[in-house]
Amino acid sequence: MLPSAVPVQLVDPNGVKVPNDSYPFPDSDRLLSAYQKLVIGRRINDQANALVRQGRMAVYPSSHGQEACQVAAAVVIDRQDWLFPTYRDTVAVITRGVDPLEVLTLLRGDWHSGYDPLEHKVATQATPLATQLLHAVGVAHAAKLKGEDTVVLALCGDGATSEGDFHEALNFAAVFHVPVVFLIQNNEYAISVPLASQTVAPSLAHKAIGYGMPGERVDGNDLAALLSVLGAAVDRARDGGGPSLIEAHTYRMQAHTNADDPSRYRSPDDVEKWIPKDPLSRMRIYLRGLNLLDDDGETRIAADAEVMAATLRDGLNTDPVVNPEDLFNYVFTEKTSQLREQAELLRGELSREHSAEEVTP
Ligand SMILES: Cc1ncc(C[n+]2csc(CCOP(=O)(O)OP(=O)(O)O)c2C)c(N)n1
Ligand SMILES: [Mg+2]
Repeated sequence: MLPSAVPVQLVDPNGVKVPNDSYPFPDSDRLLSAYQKLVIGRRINDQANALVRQGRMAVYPSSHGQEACQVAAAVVIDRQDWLFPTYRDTVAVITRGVDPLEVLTLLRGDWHSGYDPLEHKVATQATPLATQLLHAVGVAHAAKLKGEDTVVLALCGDGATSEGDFHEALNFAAVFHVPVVFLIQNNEYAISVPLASQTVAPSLAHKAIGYGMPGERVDGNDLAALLSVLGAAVDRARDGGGPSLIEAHTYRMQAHTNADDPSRYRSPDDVEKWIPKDPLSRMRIYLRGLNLLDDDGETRIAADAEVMAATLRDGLNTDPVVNPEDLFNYVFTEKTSQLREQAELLRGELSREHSAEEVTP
């Protein structure tokens, strides 16, 4: 049940294949298709950051540098499976196939998630840390009771592992032997709190043994290793082998969100060290070295990424038509007296504002 002594790596930062007896190397078509999604993911991160600066989005937790985790999490599961993302996993949700404009609705500042979780089998992006892990285990437990062929992949950060919900979710999953894969993206920080203040365990993956499930550590910037390690955990869960805990070692290259100033708690030198480990450049070198990717291929992939960026720009630059009363309309089937009262208060304020606008020349 113990994880490997060092994180599993199948392609090193120089783009060189690393032999591994335990994990098969993904086939070339799969890697190339996932690489394309990495490039699009990076473009989504850049575009969303720009849209925040232009005031078109309220907040964006960037996953720049973590794109390999995002893409792998989305592609190792099948259509009937469920994904439970965190607020940082926008790229995973888009890679899963949810309309990108619907995905960004929440971060634009709307009151709802923008997409139908049941249609896509993707839970809403969760801001409260680790709550989604319990929901994920609940869905996996229900699927098992119903005899459905469903695996649940639940994401969380290193900081979230200190939450009580993390413990409850893992313990329940192990005791009830449910088909769930927990993926921790250890990006070394929980806002300003470094991993060293979060735990003194040998690794976060070592926590698995305390629950009685297998733990594994993987290089979170190595797309090939992530596909293989996560793929094996998903297969195991589908075959009735129960839950697993995977820790992906990666790094948050940018600020926590646009509301954060990372220069107050880490030095630029620390960030520099991770630049050569970038998930995109390593996979690009690997694919180019084998002639699986050439100039034409790169141009095509970049063009697809630009189309995605243009979709985000056009969509986010269109002002949404919002009805403030929607805040109250979908909370309960029948509004409680408090909600009726608050809705009435809001209606009054809005109509006073409208009449004030009408008399102002
Ligand atoms: C229950 C709860 N407590 C505190 C917060 C405030 N908070 C938001 S993000 C964050 C750090 C989370 O770090 P981590 O789990 O490592 O995820 P990362 O942001 O690095 O992806 C905290 C403490 C919250 N959202 N929910
Ligand atoms: Mg973190």
